[in-house]
Amino acid sequence: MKWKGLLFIAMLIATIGIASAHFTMLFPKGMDVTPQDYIAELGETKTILIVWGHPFEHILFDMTSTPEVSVRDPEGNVKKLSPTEITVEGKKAYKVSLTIDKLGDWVVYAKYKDKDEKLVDHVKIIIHCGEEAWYGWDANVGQKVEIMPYTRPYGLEEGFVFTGKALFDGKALANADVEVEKYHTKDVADEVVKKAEKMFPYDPPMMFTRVTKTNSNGEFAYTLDEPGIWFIGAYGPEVNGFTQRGIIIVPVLKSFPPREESSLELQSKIKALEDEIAALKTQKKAPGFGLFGAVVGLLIVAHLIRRKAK
Ligand SMILES: [Cu+2]
Repeated sequence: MKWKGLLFIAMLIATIGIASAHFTMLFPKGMDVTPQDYIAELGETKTILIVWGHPFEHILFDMTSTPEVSVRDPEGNVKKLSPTEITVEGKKAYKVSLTIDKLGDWVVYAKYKDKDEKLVDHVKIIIHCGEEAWYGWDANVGQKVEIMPYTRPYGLEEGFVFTGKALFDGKALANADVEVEKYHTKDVADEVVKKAEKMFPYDPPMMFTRVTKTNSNGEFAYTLDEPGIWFIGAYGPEVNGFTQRGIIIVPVLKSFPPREESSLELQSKIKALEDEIAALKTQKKAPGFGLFGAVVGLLIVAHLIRRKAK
């Protein structure tokens, strides 16, 4: 009985240990957010969800305070937004709304203080509107810890390198930890987490939260190797017992031009080979090299497709 209790506690600790970093998430749609949701049409009203939790594992927690949210329009005008308390997947969260009525880039930024984690997040997203209206994305909005993107944070594809500079009180944040984590919808999260726990049982979270560092000038680089919504958070020092962190959320598109085209070509080749095999099978006589060749060809094409899919 006693050892069973201890085992339970040990298992509980192990379970708690499997956790990636908390992040404040700003999603300009719902929890089924896609990179396209960070693009707006002129006149469109965006409702932005503000939730708190683990993006990679899709675990949410109650927010312990109301975030302060502002928006900077492409001309540099700043306006405060009023968050409304809502419930998302049973947890306390917030939302704000704004209308995108000018072409260019809109920076929506929030400050969120979490009492449990003793953390203050200074998070920002960029909403882009309009053809070649590429101005505003690199604006400094004066956050306590702020990530200044060097790489324009839209029109990025999987496999692109994102670079930026972290600032604390406007000065280079040198030698700081930068955590990089991709968001998953619930169904994908459960599957990927299970896979990581199986393949890397000694340390699954090393696959959830990637870490890089800033150099002496506060700069960092990281390859965003999958399409989706990425969180990049730079850790600044503590202020009044609360760690200050700057986050930029970066949407990454699927590879362009789409890979499906070449894969379709290979699929039609497979079909042709399959037809050939079927034709040879219907012939009563021994198929000889014809069938053998077709099978080998099929195997080669299947192998190529598998490699393409990776
Ligand atoms: Cu966490």
